[in-house]
Amino acid sequence: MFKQTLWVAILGAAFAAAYGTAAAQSAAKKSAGLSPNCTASAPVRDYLVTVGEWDTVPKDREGKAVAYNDRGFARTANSKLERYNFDPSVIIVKRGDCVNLRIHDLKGSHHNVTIEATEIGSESAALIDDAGKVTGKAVARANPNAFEGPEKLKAGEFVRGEQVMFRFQANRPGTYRMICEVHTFVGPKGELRGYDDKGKPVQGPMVAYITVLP
Ligand SMILES: [Cu+2]
Repeated sequence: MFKQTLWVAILGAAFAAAYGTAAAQSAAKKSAGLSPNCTASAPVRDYLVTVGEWDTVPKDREGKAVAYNDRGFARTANSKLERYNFDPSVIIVKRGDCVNLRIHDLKGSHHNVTIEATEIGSESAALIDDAGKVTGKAVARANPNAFEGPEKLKAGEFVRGEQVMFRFQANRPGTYRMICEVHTFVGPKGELRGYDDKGKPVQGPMVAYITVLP
């Protein structure tokens, strides 16, 4: 038993030396696939994405609101079944493209955008008006909406009526998940859920997929 444990320890150390720790690996991954800086010759592609919402209050055949089940969670009558979405939710680009993503919050008090395993997202992204002029940045700040949402916004969050824009160069083929962390619960295996680990609905998961072709 001791020998086995020793071998596991030796193999583990050798693996860590060869490939680095999990934290170092994820840090290395962060800048690899999508990069925040575009080379001057990269073709520029603009994508417009709106944030929408699907919702319903399930009713019986007579039109009376009833209790129901949503993905394993019991909901009482008149509970709103809802989730937010990106539209379009599939974006396909080519390797080397310089991608401008312009995201407009139409529904929902506030959102953020982060592309997993990269450093790309709305954190500190430019807030732009309809003509594309920069009006500010989506940094941590007081909520400019008097009518809804939290008093303070975290870095990367933007509110209904605001439009953020950020850019990246697609360096590596693959499919990247773009998620709103306000409306997505990420489980221990990286699975995206609509309920947090206490069973509270988070109106999601709110996700889009960016595919980079070779
Ligand atoms: Cu959201």
